[in-house]
Amino acid sequence: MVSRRNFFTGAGAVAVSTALVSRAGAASLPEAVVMDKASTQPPLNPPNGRPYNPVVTLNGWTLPWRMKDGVKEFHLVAEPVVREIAPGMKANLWGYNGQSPGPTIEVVEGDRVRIFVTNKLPEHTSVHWHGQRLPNGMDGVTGLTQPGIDPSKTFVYEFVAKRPGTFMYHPHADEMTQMAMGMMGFWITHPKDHNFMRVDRDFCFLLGAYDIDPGSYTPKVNTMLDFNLWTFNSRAFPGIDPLVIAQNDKVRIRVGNLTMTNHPIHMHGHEFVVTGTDGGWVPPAARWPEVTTDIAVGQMRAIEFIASEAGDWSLHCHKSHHTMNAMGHDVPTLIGVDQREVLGKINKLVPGYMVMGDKGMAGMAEMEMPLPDNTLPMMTGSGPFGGIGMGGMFTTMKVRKGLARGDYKDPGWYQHPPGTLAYEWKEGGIARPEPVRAPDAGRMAAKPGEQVLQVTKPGKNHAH
Ligand SMILES: [Cu+2]
Repeated sequence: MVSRRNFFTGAGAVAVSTALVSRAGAASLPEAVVMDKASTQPPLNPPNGRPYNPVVTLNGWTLPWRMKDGVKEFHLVAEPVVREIAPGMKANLWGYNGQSPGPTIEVVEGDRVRIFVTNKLPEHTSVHWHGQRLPNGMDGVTGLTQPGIDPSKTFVYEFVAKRPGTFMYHPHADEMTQMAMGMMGFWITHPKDHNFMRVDRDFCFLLGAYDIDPGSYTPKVNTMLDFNLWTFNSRAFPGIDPLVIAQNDKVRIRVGNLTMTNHPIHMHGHEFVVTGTDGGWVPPAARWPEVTTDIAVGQMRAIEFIASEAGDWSLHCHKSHHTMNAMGHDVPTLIGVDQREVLGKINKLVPGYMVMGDKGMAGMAEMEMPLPDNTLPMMTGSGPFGGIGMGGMFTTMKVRKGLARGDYKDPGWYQHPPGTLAYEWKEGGIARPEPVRAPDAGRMAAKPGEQVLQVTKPGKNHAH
């Protein structure tokens, strides 16, 4: 799982080591720990320092630290990484310590924290500690509070983690590029009292958006709204791990949004309350029940609920095009259009061309079509009853009776107790009704020779 590499080997690191030799404490740069897998790693139980209840980062991990004279020292390395977005597709991203998003940083309220940031990118960077109260000079805004960290240089950030809560980190340097390339990570400051708002399972993930053309590996960094990959922690369904939960556990899910649009995150089978934002904990009297919470750009939400209902429950963004993977969206709607006649003509030119979408797009979920290299089917992932018809920002919460504390292994698909599964009615009754047709449907079709008005709207209207 976690691999350690000697930071002082490799061509890019040489300049760093020589630059540091001239300074006191040069030999004391903490080791940079690297992750080579995109699967969910078990929680990191704190080996030293004050106790806390660790989080589980969905398809991610927590960065180990070194305790030095009472200070928690971390080493982040900003670098190009190859992230597996889902099995069958990889992307050239920029991230930290081998992955994008970077590792989760977990500390305790009142901890003094020192973070070494080494830049192995081809351009300067910085790290902004989103939501934290800290000295102005540690805020990581290139040009305003510090010079950029040039390639091969290491900067040190140091502050006391004053306020408990959920935070994020990301560059404040060429940020449209660097965030489009995946530079972001989660930061949790646990409360000093580790029984405060204690939960049994505490998950976190960041919402991400990428624009990667099928057949290519690098995101288009100038895209503002028209992204084609929507991710939880830079993974698209079915590559997103399930949230494995023991029945009746008290569960917290922390979600941060560093994309360029809002995401209404929707949960099935349970209602929850929003207990935390980037501004801190929500007082109990100010909470209300929800099944969807909209997470705006640059925001974080912590939601909590008792997982009382066993089953495989969906957890997804409710913008339906955010539960799809890369494919052209600029296609006409063909529902109700009889394509048989035109198919005959197309097949003379393109043998094997298939009619699509005349009854909706659900058929696409199970269709095995040849895909270009390095892309994902638009809707994919199959469940115990067939194609799920989802991609992108979608996963499941697998709530099971009797799971041991700390057991996050995928328990497989839910076994429905007798009498609790929707079923087909087969015992007769009224005849199948005629399909409904608009009263003037016939008049709307063009007759031979009749001119059909083509309306073209100006520009792209893809405001996500
Ligand atoms: Cu969304």
